[in-house]
Amino acid sequence: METFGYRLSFGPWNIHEGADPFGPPVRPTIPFDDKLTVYKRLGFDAVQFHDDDAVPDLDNKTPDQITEEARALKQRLDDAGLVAEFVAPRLWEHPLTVDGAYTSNDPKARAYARDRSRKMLDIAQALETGLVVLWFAREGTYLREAKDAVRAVDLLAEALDDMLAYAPDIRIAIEPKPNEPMDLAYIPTIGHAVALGAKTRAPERCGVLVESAHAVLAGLDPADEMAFGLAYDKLWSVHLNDQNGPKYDQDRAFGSVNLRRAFDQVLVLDDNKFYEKGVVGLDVKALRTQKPGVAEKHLINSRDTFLWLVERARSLDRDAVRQCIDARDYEALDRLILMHLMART
Ligand code: GLO
Ligand code: MG
Repeated sequence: METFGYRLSFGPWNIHEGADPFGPPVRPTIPFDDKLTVYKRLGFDAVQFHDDDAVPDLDNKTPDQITEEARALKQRLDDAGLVAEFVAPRLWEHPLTVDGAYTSNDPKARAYARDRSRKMLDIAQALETGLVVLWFAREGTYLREAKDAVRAVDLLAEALDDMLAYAPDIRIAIEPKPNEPMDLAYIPTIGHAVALGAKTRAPERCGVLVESAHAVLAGLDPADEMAFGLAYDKLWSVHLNDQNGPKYDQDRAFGSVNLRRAFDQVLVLDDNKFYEKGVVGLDVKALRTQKPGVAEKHLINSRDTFLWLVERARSLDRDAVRQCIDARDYEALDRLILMHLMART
């Protein structure tokens, strides 16, 4: 299939057991090595890693062991013809970080988070990716009075400074999300993420990752969140998926809830040559109740929908769009877009 110059990625967590907070897993766990074989077979080029996807149990390993294991993984990626797109620290599973990692009130938790982040950077360097991603899962509150929100922003900037100093060649993309697991997150939107980067010692090495579902959860349009990142030259990765309104984070297949909203994201990415800037990540999960045999199709469907929409973006009659805009006839523009999406003339 024509990929229009795009490289595509997903993370091992996107092949998932299907468990939700009220029920058991519905699919068996798939070992990481088996997941690695799926990438090329499904037409993907790059792997997104949590630090412990790359080096399991890293809290109990020395820096030398961590680097050695990450280098061995790099060799396996090379052999499979894959690259690492990014590494992200998983700072939301450890008992110390239930109430926050970088922004915890407990100095022991903050020290753990900073130390773990340095290990994550060692892994990124061994995997030879220049990009790390920070999803601030637990940096927020369930009870707003429980933490000082002004100090929290300073603590986040200090944590970023620490990473920027430790790994001078690495760029950091912040992935905002307004809620879940916390009720109220400190960095809920792309505007917040860009502003946080500007507060650090190296703003030029701080950018953003837009996830479609996270934007919808914040009541925002994902395409406009991407546009904001692009306008600041800060959009370094995306997590395309879909979301059926403001409820739990669904990670639905790209375009499966709102095809036009998906088209608008592709349009802004493609018009701004995102294929030259970053990898298109698909942070999608199979529908929670699906059985094992079909639980890769969400990846194939998302990839194909993305590529079909690139074709739709490139074949859009821009003169006709311009004429509608010049005439201020948005009803005609509306019809033109819908007809184009339905391939009607
Ligand atoms: C969860 C996030 C999560 C991140 C991943 C990489 O809502 O989307 O999947 O993308 O941990 O940072
Ligand atoms: Mg994501």
